[in-house]
Amino acid sequence: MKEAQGGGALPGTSLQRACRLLVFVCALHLSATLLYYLAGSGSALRPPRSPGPANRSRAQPGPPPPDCPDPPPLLVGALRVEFSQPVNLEEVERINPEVRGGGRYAPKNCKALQKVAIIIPFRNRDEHLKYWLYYLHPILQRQQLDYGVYVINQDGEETFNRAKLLNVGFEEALKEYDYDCFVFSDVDLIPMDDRNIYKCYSQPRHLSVSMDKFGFRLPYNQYFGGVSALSKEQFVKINGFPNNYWGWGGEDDDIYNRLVFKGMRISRPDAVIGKCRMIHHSRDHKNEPNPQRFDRIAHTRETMNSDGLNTLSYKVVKTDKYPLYTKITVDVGSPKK
Ligand code: UDH
Ligand code: NGS
Repeated sequence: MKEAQGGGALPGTSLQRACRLLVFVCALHLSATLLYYLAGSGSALRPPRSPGPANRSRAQPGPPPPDCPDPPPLLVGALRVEFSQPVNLEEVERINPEVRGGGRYAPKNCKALQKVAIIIPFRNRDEHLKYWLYYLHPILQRQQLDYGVYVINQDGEETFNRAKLLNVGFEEALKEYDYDCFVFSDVDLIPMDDRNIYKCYSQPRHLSVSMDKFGFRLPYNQYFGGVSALSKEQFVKINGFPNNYWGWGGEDDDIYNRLVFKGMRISRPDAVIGKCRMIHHSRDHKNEPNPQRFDRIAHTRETMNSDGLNTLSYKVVKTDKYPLYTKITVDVGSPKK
């Protein structure tokens, strides 16, 4: 029986052995594979790593904001400008919550086309400055400019020097931010149309072309006073403005001459968009008409390379950062005796 069983079981036994061997080989292969994954990099078996705190804090910056549209879509056109009600500066701060300290602003959702420093020559005109801030901050924000307001206050009682203060404004604003455009504005001039954009163009820009006091027209073709805009390159090309016009008159004509002598032309808005109002006032103390002005403007070509940015000297007395503007009080010296 045994033999018969044994003899009969022979082919089955070798099959069983073969199967066991196969199962053993498979098990060996499986364990080897498992060991390889666990002992090796193992990353294939681990769940993906959630970003740790360090990774989270280094979150990728989003795409840069798009350029602001040109022309700005928020403009409203003609504006009513009047000076009958006094301005309360706290109220102006309240209605301009996006203006940062020192009078800085940049649009939130788009990249401004230009970085503009607005430079105001100043002494004892606080009431005018309040109107300027009241009207201009909302306009400049609608114009979607990345801007800062710099009031350059002449210290002391010496004769006023508008053009030198403007040179100081250029230098001081550049120490604070990489401005590419400079708008030079008298404190008493308010645009009557927000399409008159306070920015720079491929040629120097005259903005106050249609003033109420001149019957809304240019007083003469070469007039470049009031409000003007020069890019950094244009300003440097003419060696900035003259430093030696003390008292009223002529410095704007000298600037005009400089631009023409350097081969530039004046760009202007039309007489409707360029309308502006001046706040009336009497002549300032220590800003009498300069008797030397006619002689000086007759020699701009010879003097412009040795009177300007390259010979500018002054001393900053103090800098005040107010909510709506930066006031830089400066000692500009006195006329040569
Ligand atoms: N400025 C001051 N304080 C001064 C003098 C001038 O802040 O004491 C500034 C101010 O920004 C002014 C600008 O310099 O707007 C130009 O001054 P300006 O006197 O040359 O020109 P403005 O048009 O006056 O202000 C012209 C003479 C006014 C005579 C008026 C007679 N009715
Ligand atoms: C010209 C002056 C300019 C002055 C302009 C307007 O005569 O500086 O009048 O003056 N040039 C000379 O005197 C050489 S205004 O009416 O605004 O006071 O900007």
